[in-house]
Amino acid sequence: MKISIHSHISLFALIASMSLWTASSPLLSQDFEVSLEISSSLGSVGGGLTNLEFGMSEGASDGFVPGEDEYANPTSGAGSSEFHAWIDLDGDNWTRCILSSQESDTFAVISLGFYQTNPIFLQWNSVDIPETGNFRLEDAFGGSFLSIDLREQNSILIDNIALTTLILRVTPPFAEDFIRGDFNQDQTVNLADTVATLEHLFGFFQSTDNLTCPKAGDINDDGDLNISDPIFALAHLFNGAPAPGAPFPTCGKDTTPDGLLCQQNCP
Ligand SMILES: [Ca+2]
Ligand SMILES: [Ca+2]
Ligand SMILES: [Ca+2]
Repeated sequence: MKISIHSHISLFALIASMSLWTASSPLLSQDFEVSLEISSSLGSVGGGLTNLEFGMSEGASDGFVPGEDEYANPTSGAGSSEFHAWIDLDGDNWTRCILSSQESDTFAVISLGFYQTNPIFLQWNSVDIPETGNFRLEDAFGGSFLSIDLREQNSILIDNIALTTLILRVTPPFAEDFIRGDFNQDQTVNLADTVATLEHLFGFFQSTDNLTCPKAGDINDDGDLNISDPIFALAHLFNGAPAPGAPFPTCGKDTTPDGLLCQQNCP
């Protein structure tokens, strides 16, 4: 390492003279699909099983697309006296509903039609729920009576026939794709990233708390974001030191998993 105290001082003078950098990077969602198996099994009358699927896919339409979406049987749904379950979207009843990818929180209204007082059993496979994002099943009253993280359990029995509406609340998952060293998320690794990392670590000028991929700042890939990263970056950029490890220079995933977060896709 040949960076002298003099060059540190020059660096800070350079940083001070640069215009303030601002972070603006959208959270982008990743495709996902959640499957719920819903049954009412007490007695043969009014029993049955319905599979509901809700998801997002890039390029999907929010309207009905044959093959992508499925409507529920027209005899099911509101007004039916038998057990039924369906996704209620824009007044239509669906058993499979794939929306276009969205960045923001979204929800699916799940309607339950009880047969008399037969309880309704919902189950899903928690290991199929994406690792990032947030997936909760709630009552329609903001989760005051029922609020379940779909990653933490596999089923629930609904024996309160007043709970005819559930909300599947989804914060879309992230692909966690990034370019190592591209801390300010402009798809290029240069001095501005070093400046942004120093700002993040030491708060020179402004907060960088709104960054969605701190992991990108771990340019030496030791699983920690600290002063050794800007030093590594400067040595690479100006002193001929080796380039960062993957993913670099193209976008991709961290090949050495660690505790640093990255909540974004590449553009
Ligand atoms: Ca950058
Ligand atoms: Ca590091
Ligand atoms: Ca790593």
